[in-house]
Amino acid sequence: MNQTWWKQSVVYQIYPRSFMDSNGDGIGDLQGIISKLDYIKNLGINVIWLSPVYKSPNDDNGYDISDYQDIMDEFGTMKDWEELLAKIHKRGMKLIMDLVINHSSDEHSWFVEARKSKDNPYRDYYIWRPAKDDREPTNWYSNFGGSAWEYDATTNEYYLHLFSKKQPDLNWRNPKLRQEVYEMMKWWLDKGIDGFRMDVINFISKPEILQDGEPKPGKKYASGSKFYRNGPNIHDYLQEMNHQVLSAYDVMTVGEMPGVTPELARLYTEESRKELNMVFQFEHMGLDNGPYGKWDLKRLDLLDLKLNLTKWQKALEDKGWNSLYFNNHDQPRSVSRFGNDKEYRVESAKMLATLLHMMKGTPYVYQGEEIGMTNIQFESINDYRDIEIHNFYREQKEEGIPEEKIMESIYVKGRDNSRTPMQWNSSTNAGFSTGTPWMKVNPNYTEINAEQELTKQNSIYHYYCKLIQLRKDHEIIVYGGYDLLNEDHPEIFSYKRTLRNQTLLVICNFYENEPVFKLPDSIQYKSANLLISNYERGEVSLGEQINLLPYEARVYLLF
Ligand code: TEU
Ligand code: CA
Repeated sequence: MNQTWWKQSVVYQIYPRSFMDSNGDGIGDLQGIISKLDYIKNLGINVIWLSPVYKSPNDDNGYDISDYQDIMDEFGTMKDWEELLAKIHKRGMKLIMDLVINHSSDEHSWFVEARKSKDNPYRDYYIWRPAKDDREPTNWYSNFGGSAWEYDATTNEYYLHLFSKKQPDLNWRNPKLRQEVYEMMKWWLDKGIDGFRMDVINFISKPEILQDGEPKPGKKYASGSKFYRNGPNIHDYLQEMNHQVLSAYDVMTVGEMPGVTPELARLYTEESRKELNMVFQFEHMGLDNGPYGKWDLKRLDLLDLKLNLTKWQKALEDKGWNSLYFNNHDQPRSVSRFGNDKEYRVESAKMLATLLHMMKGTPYVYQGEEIGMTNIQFESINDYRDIEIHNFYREQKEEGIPEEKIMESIYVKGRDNSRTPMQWNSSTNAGFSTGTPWMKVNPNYTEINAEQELTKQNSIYHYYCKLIQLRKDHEIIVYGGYDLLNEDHPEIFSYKRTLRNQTLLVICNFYENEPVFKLPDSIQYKSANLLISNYERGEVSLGEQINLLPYEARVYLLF
């Protein structure tokens, strides 16, 4: 077996703007993160993934980078960053940085140059096309609404931007651009970082000829994703990057890949192919989307989730590697989305964590999920900060959609749900800032905050500590095989892990009913040891059947 550290690790994602403000300007910063490293260490975390901290005009909160090798003023200085890295390493943890190289900011010097003239040396660092029949070069929409092309009058051409118009896509067909990216990556690796999370990395290869997509009925723009996702040269680029950069370092890489399938993920993560270690897949994040995408709300059917996560477990069981997540800075908070953030917030948060952390792969904990932070509902659209939310709101209003319907989609799926300031304690602004936070704090911080969680023995935080410790104590959790159990049960998600003579039995009641779990005949054992449960019911032996409580989770180790 590969004793690779990233296979045995648990990763904690920090969205720096909302994590901890040390200087009272209402914006999280590097010194704020430094002040909370013990909190993260004590959770049992091995790796910290830091969302972008580079210079940026913050059109997309740092995912629009204007200087890849300097720190955003609001977050601090390079000296602060070097102090952060040293203190992370001193605690025996590792740091991976967010690598956003599908696009830069339009304020990056490359783009400032590129737009000056068609023969500027940097012109081909980006993707330019003339108008086609007096309209945009293709009918693609941007992921943030509107056209994916922006007209630039200076040179009478359009440039491609799959996200905001301040995020022009880089032209990976240009070897000079690729070399500049590789030099920048080496610069960060030589400073001592331990790897990268790569933003929409499966978007970087675009075909030479860009064609129109098929708009949905009544829509002006169409998805271009079948052209730019997993494009023609993607594996060549990743293998070139690995050969020229990554292979020289002991690093971890995770590629964020909207639209990746298990078959493709095997290609991206099979170790012999020397591309990436793992990917973030999105299929399970789309199971509660209607046909028109994330804002088109649909109730999750547990059977869909069981089959999807099982498909991924089986596809990468012996080749490649899974990432395991329900939360990040783009997704609503899972306890509100999949659990019950009212009367069963604690139980359902623990159940969801159990379900994920006992699977095969590297688990990711997003700031605040370890204390059961919930979604937010701001009264006014003006309290929201996310460009994706504002563009959606504006487009829907223009289409005459009623305000309450628009706001309902934003309440359920808006990215700001996971970007409200971290709730540290019950003091003003939840202890996040002594100033006015850049975004309002969720008013439930008086009951939901880290300080409370640390003092309560059976808190969600302490439950995460136990889950993460189990992964360290039991090799079966890292390397054991996976098999879904009771596949057709509509309310219980149960599976087993097997390694040599051991079996790990995971039972999760996904709802507030009280179904009976029936032990499958395939499960034979001599002794059963309850490793963890989200109810304090003392020693509960494993019988032929178990009457589960609302959102009850149990994990047994069987010999
Ligand atoms: O997100 C990629 C992505 O697909 C997003 O569009 C995400 O799926 C969507 O926001 C969900 O509604 C990455 C970053 O994680 C995101 O924060 C950035 O906005 C985006 O790329 C552009 O860099
Ligand atoms: Ca600050």
